[in-house]
Amino acid sequence: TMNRTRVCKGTDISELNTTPGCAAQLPTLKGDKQHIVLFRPHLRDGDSPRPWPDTYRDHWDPDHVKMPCSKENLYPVDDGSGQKKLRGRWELIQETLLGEIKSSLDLEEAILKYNSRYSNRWDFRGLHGYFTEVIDATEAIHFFNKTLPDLVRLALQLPNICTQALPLLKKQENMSITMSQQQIACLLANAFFCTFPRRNAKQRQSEYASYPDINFVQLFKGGRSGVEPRKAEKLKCIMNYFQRITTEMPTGTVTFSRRVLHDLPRWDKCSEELPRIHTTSCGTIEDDGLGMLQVDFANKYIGGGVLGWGCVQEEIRFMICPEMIISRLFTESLDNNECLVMTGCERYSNYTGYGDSFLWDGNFKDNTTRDSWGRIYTEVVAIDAIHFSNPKDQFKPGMVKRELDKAYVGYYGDDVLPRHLSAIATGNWGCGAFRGDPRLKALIQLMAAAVAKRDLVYFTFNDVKLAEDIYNMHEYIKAGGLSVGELWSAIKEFHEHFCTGRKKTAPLTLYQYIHRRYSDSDSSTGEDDVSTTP
Ligand code: AR6
Repeated sequence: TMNRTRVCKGTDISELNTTPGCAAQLPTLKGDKQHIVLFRPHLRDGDSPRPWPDTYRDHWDPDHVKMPCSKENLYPVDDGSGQKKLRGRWELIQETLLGEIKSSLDLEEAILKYNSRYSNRWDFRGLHGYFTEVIDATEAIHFFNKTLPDLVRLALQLPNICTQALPLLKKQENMSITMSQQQIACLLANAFFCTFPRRNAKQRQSEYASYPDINFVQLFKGGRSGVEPRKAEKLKCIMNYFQRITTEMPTGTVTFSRRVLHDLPRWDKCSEELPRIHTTSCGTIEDDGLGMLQVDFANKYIGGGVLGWGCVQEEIRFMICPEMIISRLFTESLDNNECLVMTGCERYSNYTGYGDSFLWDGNFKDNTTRDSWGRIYTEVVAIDAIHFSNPKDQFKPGMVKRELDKAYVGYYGDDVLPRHLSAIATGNWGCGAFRGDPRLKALIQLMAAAVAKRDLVYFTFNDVKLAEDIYNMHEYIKAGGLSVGELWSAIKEFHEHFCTGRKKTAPLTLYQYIHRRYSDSDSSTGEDDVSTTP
């Protein structure tokens, strides 16, 4: 027997659509009611685009991010005589951050000045451990002498860099935000200093309960013995990003689009056949999905545990491309018919390992070219799978439909002609932390891709057998000419026959069932043919 360590099968990647080659020409960049552009859309080469409007315009209301620099942002402070009095919080933030910050202890003290409500609750041992145990003294000194003052300056430029309150990307509303990388950097500097108001309360009824966390306080939290290894590596990613942008500010732009679809396919009626596939046991979505629609195996709270303990596909992606983290500021949790598309986020770091073995592996120079709006040609779509604690549940028709719909929303290409749609770069979506079955999910993703008219590249993350199985199933389905609707029925029947009993696992796998079901009918037709053929 052959011991194969890598398997690549199906259509060659070079034959599939990738950007920039396949991209349709973009219209001129122009904001409208459903697309807020935070800068003047005249890109001047080599400079950050100029913020729009010219002077700060606030919106302290339920449709916008409550900005740290808003006049409405008030905070109770002791007036010296034991009385509490409301004070402009932005002034307090400025005053505090412009003071001496020469160590992580000073930084903690500063952050707690304008977050005094949390002075007994927030824990900065992770941050302290990072500066005392993880990096060496000269690096720490460099950070407090150079990078930190630069970050303070950047954060405090907020009303001059982000000259309007950002819109919230709310549930069931199609809405996009295009902003400059400089604006993102400024917002992330504010997140680092934990300046965003109303974002720390943890109660279920709190104003932003349906939004992810954005202030970085979770990242600073300690573990059993000071800094947790995962957090240390995450901090290295973040610090590398801050080091990079304070040394040379990137001048491009990024778009975040929340997409909602109301008309979802009738899966039982879909007559499309599966698209082309390439399966490979080696490579990753971010390294090898160049120019494709790259899938983020997301949490419905975008970014999942990126600022906390989580360290799997989504969190790692957000750590090497920290601009993605800013989506957490304005993206409400995703419903079943929604996704978030992030176009133009740059990659800043390399990494090795995964989960507990995750390590920052130095700086990464992203040479991807840019489109006419100034965005790097990297398109990532966040789709959240369902977490299955009982493996049989995922075969229920309602669940299959939910995952088909979700994948379809993610792969949907608006009104773009299929020849302009890039192939999808995906893999074991929903099959790690969320415990789904990769063979079922591969089929679901292929069905959704078929209706969305896109080819698909499937990275099995070193699983040689899986790369072969998916490829063989795809060949079998193509050879039999089975449509998406027929596959839908096959999965439904598989569930009825094999997943409704008490047994924990089915006696047949889905792929065995599909094989048998159509092979049997093939051979019976074959026999009929024999009997009627003279
Ligand atoms: N490229 C290709 N495949 C990968 C990569 C990669 N870079 N990284 C991992 N895989 P998981 P989920 C494969 O567990 O189950 C996060 O906390 C690998 O086989 O990240 O959808 C989110 O915020 C891995 O086991 O995705 C959600 O809360 C599999 O993809 C939750 O996890 C699944 O990766 C989502 O969990």
